[in-house]
Amino acid sequence: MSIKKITVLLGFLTGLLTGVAQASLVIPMQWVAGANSGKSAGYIRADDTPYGLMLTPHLQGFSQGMHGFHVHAIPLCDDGGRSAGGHFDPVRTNVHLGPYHGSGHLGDLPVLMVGADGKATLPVLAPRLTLSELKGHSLMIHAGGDDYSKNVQKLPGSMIRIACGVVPWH
Ligand SMILES: [Cu+2]
Ligand SMILES: [Zn+2]
Repeated sequence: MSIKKITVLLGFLTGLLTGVAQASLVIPMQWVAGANSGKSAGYIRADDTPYGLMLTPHLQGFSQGMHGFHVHAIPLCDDGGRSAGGHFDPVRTNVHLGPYHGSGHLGDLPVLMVGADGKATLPVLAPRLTLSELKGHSLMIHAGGDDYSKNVQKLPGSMIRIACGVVPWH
C-alpha cells in the first residue's frame, strides 16, 4: 500500500471515530426576515445529554420575551425560511403539541426566552430528541410565542419565521 493510500485510509478512520464520538454540534443561525436577512443572529450549540437534546443559544438582536422554536424538516433557510418546510414530524402525527407531549411533532422544542438585552442564552432541553435525529434538518425561531397546542397559529407572530439555521449532517 502506498503512503498516499495509507494517509487517506487514516484520514477516513479518524473521521469515522470522531463522528462516532461527537456528541455536540454548533448550528449557525441567520436572519431570514427584515433588513438583516442573511446576516448572523449568532449560533446554537446542540448536545446529547442523559435527559434529551440540550440546545444552548448564543443569540442576539431579538425582541424581549418568548419565541417559538422548532426543528423544521428540510435543511434549507431560503425564501424567508419557507424552504425549511413544516415541523419535523417523521411519524406523520400532523399535530403540534409541544416538546413534552409524546404524540405530536417530534420537532416541537421548548420556547426560547430572550432578555431585555435582546440576547438568548438560557439552554432548553428537548427530552424526546437526540443529536442524530436533529442532523439534516433545520432550526427555526419565530417572531411570536408558542403555546404547545393546536391553536398555536392564533398567537401573534407565531407563524412568522425570523431566524433559521441549517443543521449539518455531521
Ligand atoms: Cu417553527
Ligand atoms: Zn409543531
